[in-house]
Amino acid sequence: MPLMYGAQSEGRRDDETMRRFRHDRFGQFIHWGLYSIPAGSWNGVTYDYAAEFLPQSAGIGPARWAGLVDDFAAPEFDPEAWASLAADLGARYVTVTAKHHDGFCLWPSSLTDFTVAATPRGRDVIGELVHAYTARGIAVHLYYSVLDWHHPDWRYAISSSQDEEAFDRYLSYAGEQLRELATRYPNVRGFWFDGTWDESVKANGRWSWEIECMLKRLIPGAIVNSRLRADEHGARHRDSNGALMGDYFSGFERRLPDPWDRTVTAEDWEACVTIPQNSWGYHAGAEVARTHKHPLELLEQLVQAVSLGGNLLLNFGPRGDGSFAPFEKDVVHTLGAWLETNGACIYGCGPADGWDYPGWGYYTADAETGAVYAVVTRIPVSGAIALQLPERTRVRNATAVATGRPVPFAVRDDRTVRFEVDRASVIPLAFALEVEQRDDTAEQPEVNPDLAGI
Ligand code: 1KN
Repeated sequence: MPLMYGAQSEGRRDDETMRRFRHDRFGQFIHWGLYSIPAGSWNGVTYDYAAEFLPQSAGIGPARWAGLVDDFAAPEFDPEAWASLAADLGARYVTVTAKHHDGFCLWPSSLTDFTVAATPRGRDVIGELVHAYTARGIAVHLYYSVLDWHHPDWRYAISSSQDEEAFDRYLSYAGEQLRELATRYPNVRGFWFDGTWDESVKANGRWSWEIECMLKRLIPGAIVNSRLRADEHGARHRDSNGALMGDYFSGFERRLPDPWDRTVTAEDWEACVTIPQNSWGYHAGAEVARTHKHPLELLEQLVQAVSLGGNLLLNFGPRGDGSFAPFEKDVVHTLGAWLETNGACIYGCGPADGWDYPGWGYYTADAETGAVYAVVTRIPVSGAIALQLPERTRVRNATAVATGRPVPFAVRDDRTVRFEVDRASVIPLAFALEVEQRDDTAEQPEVNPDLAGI
């Protein structure tokens, strides 16, 4: 069907900025705001739900919540230290909450007083971070919540002409804030939209279309996630014809596609995940701390995403004072150290065509060099890793990615090679395979004479 406000382009974007984004594969998400101060507790009560949802969990109205502005002193906030942490993590881009659902702005927006400018910290957190990350070659994307619990004109649904007028004012406010962000920080690479699921927003597909146009006009090449978009029929992420809106699919939140689901490789996508089970903002509660993932689980999620042609955006929630909790530093060091030596199977890589999900881990491939990577995340008790080759291929050579040393392997049959792995190996254990096409014309299996002529 003809659409006015559906997808703005067909198929994958293949310009330089988008290729870079795809190549990066690993980003750091930052959720930092007023919610980082109470960190999940209010008046002595701890709420195990996501810390950034505390106003809802504890029933705190916007006026009381805004009182936290006076507590935002962030004495430990050091943009250079944040940028160096992102670099140590091996993240190639960072997505920072400019405004979350509570409406508080980490830049001194001229459209509201509810910003960092009103806090004891003052100044411009977004500007300082954009500067520090960019100086380290780390691209910046800005998170912007359309949902806004602070703005009086926000509506969840439109049920009267007053609602409609109010919400129109709200949408111009949000639009002006986005214009402001794109104008103040012209070297950001993209925008990450959230809080777009309510009926009010879905009924304004045209607004989302116009925002996408405006951002791309102000910042040529800007990358926008699919969550911004709705079409004129209220279809989200994908328009009423099924075409992806925005530049990549951003619907995988705290979950990844199944490792054998190759259908997702048809689009660019990014999954975002938390270290605790469910809190994006810093949560100091013991119950939430008990849900922290093991760094290996996070590494596995990264490898899994890359094997399916996606990016992983791993969330960090700095504390209210601007420092990172020890468990997050631990994640930085474990993932960073692994990526430092094994990054070849992640950066610039994507799915390995013809290599089926093997169970013991994942395959990735570097389309540029042709290398196929076997990334082992679970070593079987036998220590034997069997690789099922695509048809008419042969493994010519195998090396350990971390050391570059050759690794012996046994050719079992036409389609199978086998590695013997030391069960005490550091995992994930990544092998680089040099794969060549086999000329099969000479070695067609003989026809079974018993079957010939049937
Ligand atoms: C289940 O409802 C929600 C609503 C908002 C789940 C998550 C979110 C927000 N999206 C994440 C990226 C965070 O920003 C979280 O607060």
